[in-house]
Amino acid sequence: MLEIERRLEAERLAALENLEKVQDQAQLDQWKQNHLGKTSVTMSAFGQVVTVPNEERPAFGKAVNAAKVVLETALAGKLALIKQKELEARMSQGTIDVTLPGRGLRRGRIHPLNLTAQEIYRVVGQMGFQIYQSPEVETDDFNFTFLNIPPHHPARDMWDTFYTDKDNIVLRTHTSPGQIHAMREYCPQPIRVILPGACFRYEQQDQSHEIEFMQVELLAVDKGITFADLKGTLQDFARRMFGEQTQIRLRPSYFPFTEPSAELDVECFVCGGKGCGVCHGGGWLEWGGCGMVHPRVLEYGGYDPEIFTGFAAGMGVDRATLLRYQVDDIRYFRNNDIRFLEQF
Ligand code: FA5
Repeated sequence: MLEIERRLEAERLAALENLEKVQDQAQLDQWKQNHLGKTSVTMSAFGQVVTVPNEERPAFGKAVNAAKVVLETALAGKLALIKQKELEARMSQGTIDVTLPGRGLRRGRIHPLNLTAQEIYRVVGQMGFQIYQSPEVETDDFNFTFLNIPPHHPARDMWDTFYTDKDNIVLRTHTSPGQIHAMREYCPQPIRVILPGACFRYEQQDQSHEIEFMQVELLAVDKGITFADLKGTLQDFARRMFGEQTQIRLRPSYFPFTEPSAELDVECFVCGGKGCGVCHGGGWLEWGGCGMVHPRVLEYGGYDPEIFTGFAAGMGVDRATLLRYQVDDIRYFRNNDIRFLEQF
């Protein structure tokens, strides 16, 4: 054993013995100074590593470090003991003022996305739609195939998602798979449901695109439902949601699961359709997609498309929240920055 190791061992024993005698915080501070301060035997041993022959250095370094850890652990233990004793002493002397007011609890708030979702549920509830919960984790069949997007269909690219290790299990890219769940549950009865929830996309994030966002889907299936019902429902929905004067516009579009299909635009309520920064000068804001349920999708849901027709529409809750509160970046919603969230 090297001389220095002998000294370390002696110092360790002496330090622990001294620690036994420590009674209060001031004595503990002094003990720390003596045994773990810069000039203490243990700490100054670190500086002596260079003087030790090469082959003995690793063992020496280890021994010094171990000695330091032992002292630090003993110090922490003693500190806890002293604090506990102090607390007990204060409590037994009654020096805790129980009449002092307690620490205030911060009040939580409803997240802005949920505020919008709740407003949507209120509005569509008045219109006779029932909430139907469907899974956020789906099979490939529900997310794609049953929505008339068979394997290798190019439209799969538009709704690319996150795949799991489990064969065939994906995170849903839209709320549309819920259409199939609802149809299979209610068939052959008429349906009027709203399908809300989280969606996930393999997407480049920017001011208006997130990899996780919320959608709400409206689905109505019955005998004799027409495109006019779709348009009337969406017009009514937008007015109840954003104000009596709100105009909507349906632009022809393509979705494999609806035919015909349209994009749903809402007149910009920041500028009233005149054109502004929020609507990029166009006067209209895209809110979702819609159309008449494709006959093949009705069949996958169990309905006979010769007898039944239906409409569906899927709207972004995040986008609606951006618009309602005039927020300019969708990424704020999930950053969990309390300074942002406190404003709602
Ligand atoms: C769809 O998801 C279709 N399932 C909508 C639909 C339903 C069409 C029923 C026909 C019948 P789309 O990918 O365009 O379509 O998304 C619809 C809305 O979801 C968008 O208008 C937007 O408001 C929102 N959305 C889509 N992708 C994102 C994203 N990455 N981040 C935030 N919101 C998004």
